[in-house]
Amino acid sequence: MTEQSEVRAALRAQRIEVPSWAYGNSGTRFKVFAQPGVPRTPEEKIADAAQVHAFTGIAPIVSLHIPWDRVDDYAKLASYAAERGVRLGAINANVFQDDDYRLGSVTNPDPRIRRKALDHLLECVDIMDATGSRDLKLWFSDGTNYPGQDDIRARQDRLAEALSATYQRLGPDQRILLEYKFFEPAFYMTDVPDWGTAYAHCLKLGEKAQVVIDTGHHAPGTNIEFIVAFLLREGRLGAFDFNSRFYADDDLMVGSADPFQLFRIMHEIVRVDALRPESGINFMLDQCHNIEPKIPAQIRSVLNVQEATAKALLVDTEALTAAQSAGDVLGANGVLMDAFNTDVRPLLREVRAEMGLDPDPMAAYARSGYAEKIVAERVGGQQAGWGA
Ligand code: PSV
Ligand code: MN
Ligand code: MN
Repeated sequence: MTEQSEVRAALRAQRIEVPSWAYGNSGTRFKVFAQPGVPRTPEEKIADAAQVHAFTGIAPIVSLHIPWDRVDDYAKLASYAAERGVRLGAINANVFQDDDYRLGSVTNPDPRIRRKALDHLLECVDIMDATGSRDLKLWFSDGTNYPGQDDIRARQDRLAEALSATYQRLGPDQRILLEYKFFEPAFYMTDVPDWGTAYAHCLKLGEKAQVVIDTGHHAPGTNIEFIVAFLLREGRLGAFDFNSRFYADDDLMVGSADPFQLFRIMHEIVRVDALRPESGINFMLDQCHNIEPKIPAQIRSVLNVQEATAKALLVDTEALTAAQSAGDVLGANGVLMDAFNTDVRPLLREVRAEMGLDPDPMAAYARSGYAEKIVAERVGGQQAGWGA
């Protein structure tokens, strides 16, 4: 059993990265519900993200999405973030919101459009140089809607070519994080549909290419913790995009639909001591809050990951290994369930007090007056870029 002091130290050291786009207005293709007080600029998104860190103490990094967060001076944006107690994290490329990408971006049959997409990826690395970001997160909406529409194999060749050109441009401490998604917006065939495809491309590229698991990007019933365990074993798990789903890529709050799945994922992480920031795994959120207030929703999400992590840290590993070795099926399962069924909220309140935080971040944020302040100050909030 891990010592209580080690559990507390691990919880204090945990780091979660929040997405800039969670704070803007978002919705579905049916309706974007505008909320009062949402950010109008990348700076205001960062200011909101800083609130999430101020009340949770474990979310000091903010991912950017380009061009949603385009500014003239990225080094200045990084300083702005630092002044608010956070730093800029992964740069998310966007080659999916341009008329030119109707038939794909880096896999498009037209070399001119492929070049345009690649130029954007390279521009994102320039931005990383200015912000000091380590991670370039790549998700491609590329695919086809109809059998015969394009050559599946040729598209893989084009993808590999663009990835390789981007990889060559990386600095020594920079990485590509390649994200997969099993469908949408392409419906017949997606060019990076699963972890196996992402993993194969990463293997060819080299050690600075790692796979991102977006928890919302799988078919129902997929055993995500298996993918976590496998990629960890191969040293190719680069990051998570955490969120929850019921039906498709719902982007709901992590841990809200299936907290047990989140616990099982965090158990695989904790089991091999990969929670520590030095492990290189970037624990990001990728969520949109269409109907709920955004800053509290981000705070709740961070707390959900923290609770699942605390439970995973409480697994009695010695008892688990003993039961597994003895072939004690029910005993082994019971050890995991005991940890999952533990109420970790009192422990987490104590950990927060140790960190000089309010033990109840949701209530503390509500009392802070920040929500009222931004509603009064901001008029004409910006759309997240999603669900237009
Ligand atoms: C695609 O569905 C995705 O998960 C990618 O990470 C995008 O960058 C993100 O959503 C945009 O919200
Ligand atoms: Mn994602
Ligand atoms: Mn997604």
